[in-house]
Amino acid sequence: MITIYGRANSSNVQLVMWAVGELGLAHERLDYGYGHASTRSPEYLAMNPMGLVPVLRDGDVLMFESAAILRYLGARYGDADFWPPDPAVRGPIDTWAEWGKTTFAPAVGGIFFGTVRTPKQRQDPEQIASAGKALATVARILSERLETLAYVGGDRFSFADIAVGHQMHRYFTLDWDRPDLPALSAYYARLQERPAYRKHAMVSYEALRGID
Ligand SMILES: N[C@@H](CCC(=O)N[C@@H](CS)C(=O)NCC(=O)O)C(=O)O
Repeated sequence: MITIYGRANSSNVQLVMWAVGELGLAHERLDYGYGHASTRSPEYLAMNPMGLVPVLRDGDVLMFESAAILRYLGARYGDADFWPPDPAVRGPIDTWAEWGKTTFAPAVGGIFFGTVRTPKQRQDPEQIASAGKALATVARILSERLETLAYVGGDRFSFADIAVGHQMHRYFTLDWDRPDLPALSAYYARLQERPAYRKHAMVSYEALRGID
């Protein structure tokens, strides 16, 4: 039985939970982090010295860092579509997984922090506009790729779609000057056909409003 420590409205927890759901793994999720059990206790810090969610325990395997957890789950439990065994096939797909976590997610984060986490009276229209410009730039890059591919790695759903797509609900529901990118909208619709996506990655962030 896999245990995931982390609140459901954390995007990094959503990334891990969506993977667990896609892979059909028996699991329990325990509510830790903002508004829930403390991640500052000695017991929690012994699992993750950063005091952040998520943490995953799978038997003797204990991990933090959601992207590392995603790759661990893919390598251990994924089929050849989800986690291609050939490094020459997986490498280029992993490029997009890395891009999702290190480029796309922080760009969505700029809007998320500017318009949701920052209390209304302290929101900065200039910061939001500049974050919007940065997000639109990377969204266009992704959308261009998705004009010819159904999924970020090619014609099959893979771990890279989780690394990129776990931010798509926020991308499409946050209040910002979103560019009209039909290929990206079609991708979001495609993700919503997946039960594990709907269950784990389309989670309300209302409880996080104004708590920066
Ligand atoms: N690089 C880490 C970042 C983890 C992270 O920043 N987690 C946030 C939630 S998304 C957190 O723990 N926030 C504090 C809290 O919930 O108490 C990862 O990908 O797992």
